[in-house]
Amino acid sequence: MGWRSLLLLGTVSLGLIVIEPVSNLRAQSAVVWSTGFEDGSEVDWYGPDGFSGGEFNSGCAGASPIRGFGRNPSGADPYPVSLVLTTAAPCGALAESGTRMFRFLEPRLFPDLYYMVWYYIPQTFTFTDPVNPWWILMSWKSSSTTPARNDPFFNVTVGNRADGNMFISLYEPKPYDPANATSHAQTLVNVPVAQWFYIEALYKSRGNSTGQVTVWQGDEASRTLLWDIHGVQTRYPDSEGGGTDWAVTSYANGIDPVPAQFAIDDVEIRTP
Ligand SMILES: [Ca+2]
Repeated sequence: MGWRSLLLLGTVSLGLIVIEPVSNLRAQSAVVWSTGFEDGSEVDWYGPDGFSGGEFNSGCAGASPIRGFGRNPSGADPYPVSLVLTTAAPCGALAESGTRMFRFLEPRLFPDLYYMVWYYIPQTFTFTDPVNPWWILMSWKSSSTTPARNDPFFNVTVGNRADGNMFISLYEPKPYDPANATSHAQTLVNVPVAQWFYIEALYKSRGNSTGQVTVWQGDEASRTLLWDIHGVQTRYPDSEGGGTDWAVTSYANGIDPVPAQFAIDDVEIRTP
């Protein structure tokens, strides 16, 4: 069954969504939140109170559970479910579109967390903005209360190498010091096409220059450390009411072909 057919199945399955509060909070030093979408919904993202995360879209973008296409590592479930993220950019007069699956709760409860997401990108995409092409797959943002701000601190982005293959970079906008924004590239691994792979990060949320961001890319057979960055500010300071939010995203300012679609599954947040 082709990707488009599976997507249609996923759209149909939306009628089967069961809305019920689900708490995936567990003990420390363990998985504190996770979802495999096996209930056919996004309800885990909003739980336990309905406001601890969720889907946020701009432009031409959105996310939908899809039945019959999942990572299904055990092979035991004949009808696995994943989540398809869809983005078209530009979108009319808008250069950018994005869909974002946020978790607000755990990044506020625990300063040090591992974040892991399995991705399935079915084809090679190219990034078409002539000035500043970008496509963000994962993001840590920080909001503050005094003053009121909400800005990205680290983004896992995708670019094209000279031969057209996709690879991930880590972009650090430094909203507190934008003149020194930094892009961390790597030549170790490409983004695999039509194959499940994961991005995992250890993010130590700090309002001063004592934070840490360590990122791996891997799959069932391999694991590669891409960056191990210490001594960095990873959110706005306590004195300004700073906190960290985390999101899995498909946020682009020019991507081809459109609609750009990929699946995620087995998303996990855990304490060190
Ligand atoms: Ca699943």
